[in-house]
Amino acid sequence: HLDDKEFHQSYRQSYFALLASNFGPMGAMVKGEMPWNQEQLEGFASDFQAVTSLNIMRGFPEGSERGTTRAEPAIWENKEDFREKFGDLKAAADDLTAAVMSGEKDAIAQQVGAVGKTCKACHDEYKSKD
Ligand code: ASC
Repeated sequence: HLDDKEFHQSYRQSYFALLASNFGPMGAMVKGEMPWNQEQLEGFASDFQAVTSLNIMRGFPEGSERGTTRAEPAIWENKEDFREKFGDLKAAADDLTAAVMSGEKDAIAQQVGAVGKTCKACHDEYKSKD
């Protein structure tokens, strides 16, 4: 049985794990660290996009807290900003799917970079280093 705090922590960690599991291989492909595979890319991009359409704020309600995660308390103090930055990620994920569907490698690489910037923008303020 999970109490509420454990549920919220588990929910958001699962969410970010799915983002990383889908984004990691796309990053590796555009960096040449993994063989380019258009079919796989389409799967990663569409799953990544699908995850970003789920409401991340379900993992960060009032009364939830950092727990054993690296979520900075600043998230709860700046919820609107956090939500907006997540919106930037979602917009970039939508554009990434479009780029992947085009099959144009340069556009895909550029858009993977753009998504990575939106990950980092949030991590800088809201993900603790330790
Ligand atoms: C990843 C991953 C992140 C982002 C970030 C991009 O693959 O797990 O959190 O890319 O490093 O700046």
